[in-house]
Amino acid sequence: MNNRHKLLAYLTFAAIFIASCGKKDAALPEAAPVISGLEQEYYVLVKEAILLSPVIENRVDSLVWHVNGQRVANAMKYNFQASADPGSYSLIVMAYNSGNIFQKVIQITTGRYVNRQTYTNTILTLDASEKFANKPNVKWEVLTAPSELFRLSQSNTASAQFSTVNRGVYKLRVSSGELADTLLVTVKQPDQLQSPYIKKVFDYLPAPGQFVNELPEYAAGDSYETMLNKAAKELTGENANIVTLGGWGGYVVVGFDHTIVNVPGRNDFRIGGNAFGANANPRPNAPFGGSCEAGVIMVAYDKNKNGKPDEDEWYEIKGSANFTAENEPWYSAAVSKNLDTRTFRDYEMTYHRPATETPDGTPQNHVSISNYIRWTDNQGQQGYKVKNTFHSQTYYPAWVKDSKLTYKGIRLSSNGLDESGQGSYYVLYAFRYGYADNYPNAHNNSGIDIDWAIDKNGKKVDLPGIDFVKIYNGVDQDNGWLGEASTEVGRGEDLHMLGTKIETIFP
Ligand SMILES: [Ca+2]
Ligand SMILES: [Ca+2]
Ligand SMILES: [Ca+2]
Ligand SMILES: [Ca+2]
Repeated sequence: MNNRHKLLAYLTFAAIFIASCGKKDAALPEAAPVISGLEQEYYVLVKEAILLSPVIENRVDSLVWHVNGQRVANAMKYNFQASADPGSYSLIVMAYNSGNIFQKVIQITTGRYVNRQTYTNTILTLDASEKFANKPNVKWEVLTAPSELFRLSQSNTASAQFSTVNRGVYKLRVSSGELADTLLVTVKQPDQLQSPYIKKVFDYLPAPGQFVNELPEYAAGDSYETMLNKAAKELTGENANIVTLGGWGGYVVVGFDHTIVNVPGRNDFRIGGNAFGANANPRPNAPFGGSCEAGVIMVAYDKNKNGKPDEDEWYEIKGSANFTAENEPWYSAAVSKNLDTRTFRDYEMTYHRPATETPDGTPQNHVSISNYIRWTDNQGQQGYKVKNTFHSQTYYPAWVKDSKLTYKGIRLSSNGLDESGQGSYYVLYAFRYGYADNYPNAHNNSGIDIDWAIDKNGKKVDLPGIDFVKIYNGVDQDNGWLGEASTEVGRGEDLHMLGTKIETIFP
C-alpha cells in the first residue's frame, strides 16, 4: 500500500463510520452534502491550471481539498496549478456539514501533451492552438501509431482532420518552425458496434431499363418511399442482393454507419454488382470483359455531422475513363467497330414515359417495341429506347408520376463489342478501375481508393474518409439482344474493417 491508498482506505473507513453513526443518531437529520460536476480524471498541460468548481447538493459547512495527502485549500473552488514537470496527482475533496462527510477522489495527470479523444472510423478535426495563429508553414504529422490504417488530411493547414480504423493512442505533432505542440489522440471503439456494410439507402431512382420494376419488384400502389425501402432491404448488411440502376443516369445513394477511412496507398471500399468475365470471347488476347456495366461513383463525408447526405459536398471518383476512354485497352477495338467512344462530362438525358407497353396496343407479351421510350439529350441527339422480348413489364419506373425523367452526369464511352460480328456474342469490356459493377466483386479492381476523388473543378481532393456513396449508370448503350447496359448495385464493403488489403492503382 502506498500513501495514497492508505489515505483512501482511511477516508473510506471514516466516511462509513461517520455515516453509520449518523444513522443511529436521530438528532442529526441533516442530509449529507453531495459533490458532483467533477470528472474522475483530468489531464492538465504542464504549467497550465485547471479550476475545479464542484456542484454541491445540500448544505455544506466547508470543502477541504487534499493533493497527494496534503491539505491544500478550504474553499468552494480549487485552482490546480500544474508544475513544469509531468506528474500524477491524487486529489481528494471533502465536503462537511454537521455529522456528515462526503468525499470525492480525482486523478490528475499533468504532461506536455494536448490530449484528444475520438472514436474509430470517425473524423476528428484538429485545430492548432492560438500560438500558431498567423504562423507560416503549419504542419501536422503522426509521430507514433498503433496501426497504419489512419489518415491525416489537410496536414498543411491550421485545421487538420484525423481518422483511423483501429483504437489505441496516436501521438501527433503540429509545428511551425521551432514552435510545436504534441498531442495524444486516444481512439476508442464506440458503444454501438459499427458495420462494414451499407447501413442506409437515401435515394433511389433507376432510369428506364429492362430490369426496372423487377429489381426490386414494383407492386401496385408502391410509392417512392416504399420502393426506397425495398432498395434498402436489398442493399443493406452482409447478405445484400442487387438492385438495378436501369439505363444511363439511373442512381442510388447509400450510406455507412461510420466514416470509411481514406487510408493512403490503399483502396478503401467497394460497391458490388454482378459483373463477370466472358468465357468464350473469340478475340485473341482480349482484355478483361464480359458483363461489365460501369457505374460512376460519387462520394461525400458527413461534414455537418447530421447523418444525412444533405449539404455535404459530393466528389467524383475519377474512374479510369471519366475524361476519356483512350487509355482503355479495348479502345481501338471499340473505335474500329464504330462504337460511340466519346466521353461527355456534363451529359444530360431525358426519358419520356412510353406511350404504349404493347405494340399496336394489343395485350401481347414478349414482343419487342423499337420506338418504345423517346429520349433527348443536351448534345442535340434524340431517339427511342427499345423494349426487348425478354422483359414485358414497363421499363419506366412505375411509381414515378412525372411523364419524363432527366438525369445528369458523366456519360462514358460505349464498351460493348459484338465479338461474333453477327450480333450473337456481346462482350462488355471492363474499364480499368474506379467503377461499380465493372469487375467481379472479389476482384481487386472493384476496389475504390478515396484518393481518386476530385472536386467539381476536376481538382484532386484530400479527403479524410467518406460516409456516403452515390452510384449511377455511366454507360448508354444498347447491346442487341442483351438489351441496354444497366448497372447493378450490390453489397457495399468497408475494406479496412473487413481486413481486406488492396493496394491502390496510382492513376
Ligand atoms: Ca485510400
Ligand atoms: Ca450531412
Ligand atoms: Ca445489367
Ligand atoms: Ca451488371
